[in-house]
Amino acid sequence: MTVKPTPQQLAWQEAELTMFLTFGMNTFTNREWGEGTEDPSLFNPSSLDAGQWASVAKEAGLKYLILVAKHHDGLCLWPSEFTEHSVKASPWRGGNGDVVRELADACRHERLKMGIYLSPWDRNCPVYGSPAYNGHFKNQLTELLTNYGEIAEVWFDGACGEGPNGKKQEYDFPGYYDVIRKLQPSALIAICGPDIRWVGNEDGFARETEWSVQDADPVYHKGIEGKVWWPAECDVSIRPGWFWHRAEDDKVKSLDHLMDIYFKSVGRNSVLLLNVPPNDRGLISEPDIQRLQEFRRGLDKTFADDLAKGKKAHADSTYPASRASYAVDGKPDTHWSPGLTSGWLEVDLGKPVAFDVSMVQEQISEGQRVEEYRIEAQTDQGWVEVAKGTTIGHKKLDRFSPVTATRVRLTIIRSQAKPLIRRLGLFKR
Ligand code: FUL
Repeated sequence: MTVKPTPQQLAWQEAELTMFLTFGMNTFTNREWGEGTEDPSLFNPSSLDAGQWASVAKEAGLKYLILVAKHHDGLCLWPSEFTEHSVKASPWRGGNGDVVRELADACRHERLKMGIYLSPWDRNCPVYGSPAYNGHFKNQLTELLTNYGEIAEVWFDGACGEGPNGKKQEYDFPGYYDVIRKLQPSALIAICGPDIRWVGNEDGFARETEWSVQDADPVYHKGIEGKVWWPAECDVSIRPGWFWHRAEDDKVKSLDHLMDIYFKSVGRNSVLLLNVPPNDRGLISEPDIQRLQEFRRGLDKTFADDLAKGKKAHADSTYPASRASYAVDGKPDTHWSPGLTSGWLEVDLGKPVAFDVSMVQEQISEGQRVEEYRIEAQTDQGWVEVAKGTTIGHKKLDRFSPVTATRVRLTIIRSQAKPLIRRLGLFKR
């Protein structure tokens, strides 16, 4: 049976760009990993404004916001009933603040999806390293998944160190998933979870060959045999660290670097989770905002004009309701298919046109199929190959030196089943 995404996985993949908000005790102690012994009174942002976070995200086109509700140091950014180590014990908003609530309200206002990162590793919790901790963790999950409206993604970090008593915890992941499925059946469970896979690095780069269809993992897909839809997410910080550090205000990644990340994440069948850490005032800093605005403008400029759109197309073979022109009609729900596991599609650009980026998309609502493809352009020197690759999936972007051509041909060389090509696009950077 073909392995396909759930509607939630599909919506998340379509979103393409998402934001991580790493914030907490370490923002105030200038660290990356806290010890769990920090005094909660150190948490005191002077002007926290989740509305600013959400509007910055919205403007940049980042559609899911994932807040670090508790990092490894254990400080809860919501007033949890199950610990004193939370914002309740801080001077912020007189001990009556709730960062999770403020972000949930802001996301609702901006119509953005909200997710939470809840670190299983907790260096503060006294029962960490015993079975009681799993109950405690489920209680915290229950609070977060009950009190704040829709939560679209729950992010479980793989880090598992020692707690305050020197013991490590055996995490009851299946038990955690039960709580999530019961309280928020539409939430995606990411990283140490069955719905979204960690890409394997923190650079923002997916692999050239990136399958969303994977072997079931014995822990994260317990009880499931065979293949599952488990797409990759690329998490990377806009700065060197995950947390904000004043000394990194001038180390925000360059526009070129962010564009390269985009091509190697979204452009390699993955979703980008870009970390933009609020500062010790509780605001996203100016250099990050400026860079995000440049990033948005860079993406809009590159992808505004699809030079293949609406052009004449024909193919060596088609399949009922899968005409060649459907790959260039600009509609997300139509596709070209040769009906066989290989075939080619040719687009007549009508006149010599210069381009240096190609975009190919499969109709992944029906699964991921293509194993090898090639793109050629008819220049005044004859046909030249401009790109070739393996997997396509939701979106494959290739960059090459500019060519001027009158025709372009996409060849599907190998595919596991008849390929459904939703789009062939051409752009000039
Ligand atoms: C890692 C953590 O240890 C980092 O601090 C950060 O939160 C990153 C996203 O995941 O495992």
